[in-house]
Amino acid sequence: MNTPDAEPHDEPKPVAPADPDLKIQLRRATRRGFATAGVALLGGYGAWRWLATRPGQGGVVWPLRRVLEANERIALGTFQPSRLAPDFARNRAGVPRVNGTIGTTDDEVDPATWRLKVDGGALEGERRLVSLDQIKALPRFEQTTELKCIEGWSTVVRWAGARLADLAASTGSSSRSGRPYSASKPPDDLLSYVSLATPGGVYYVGLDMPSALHPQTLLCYEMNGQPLSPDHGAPLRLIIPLKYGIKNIKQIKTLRFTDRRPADYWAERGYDYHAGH
Ligand SMILES: Nc1nc2c(c(=O)[nH]1)N[C@H]1C(S)=C(S)[C@@H](COP(=O)(O)O)O[C@H]1N2
Ligand SMILES: [Mo]
Repeated sequence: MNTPDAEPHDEPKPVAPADPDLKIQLRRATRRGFATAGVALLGGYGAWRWLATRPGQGGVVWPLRRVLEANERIALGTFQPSRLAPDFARNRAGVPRVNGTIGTTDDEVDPATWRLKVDGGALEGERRLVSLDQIKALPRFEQTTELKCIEGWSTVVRWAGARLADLAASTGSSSRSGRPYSASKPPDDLLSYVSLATPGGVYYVGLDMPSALHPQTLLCYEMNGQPLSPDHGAPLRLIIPLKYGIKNIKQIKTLRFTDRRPADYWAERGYDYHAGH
């Protein structure tokens, strides 16, 4: 596995062994009979003690890491660019709860002066500034898709924005040589990942290139027919309906095409890097 690229983000923070599997196990245990539940819980506690004393690797104890790596192989193995998330009737759309505010602010940004910093490839380190008007000048796509949170809720929402693939096609940053991406003739030196981050790199998401170039992966500026509000990610957020909410980063400020697998906020805290569903 590649070493995560910490740039331009902060030092990765220490990780508590986030353990969704264990939680599910415990929840199931409570549904069983009283005595069995007690035994299962004791067993769970023993397993937790055992896990907690295993040497860590990148902040995740190795037995969990094995599971995460297996999940990752499955996620990569089954990803098909042609698979689409369901697109619902427009009248099914609702307002999702505001969830996750890491790296976001309530302040309105001035859309006239705001810029997305884009870099990568031949232009690595040489940032291109892209205005909201330039993003809105890219072909506009609308989709009514489910925003699915790992916490167990989901809402169908109407989104509008530009495809990340069309941004890649409009910039030389997406390939090593500086040739723009083209769907009909992809450059053979296309970079492998995209890194997205909020101002200051407080929240950050890494995507493999096939996920980034998926036709439903949008740099989104509208929700339910209105400009995005800051709490839903204004002026620009990612919508990637084949992945859980954690990957749908709000208030994007930097976008980097890169060959090093980018750091990912929730992957560093024990969640699957690809977070597909
Ligand atoms: N910058 C930032 N983006 C984020 C998060 C966050 O904490 N910070 N949380 C994520 C999670 S877990 C979810 S479920 C969705 C929720 O989007 P919403 O608030 O528009 O419903 O935002 C995602 N994007
Ligand atoms: Mo979430």
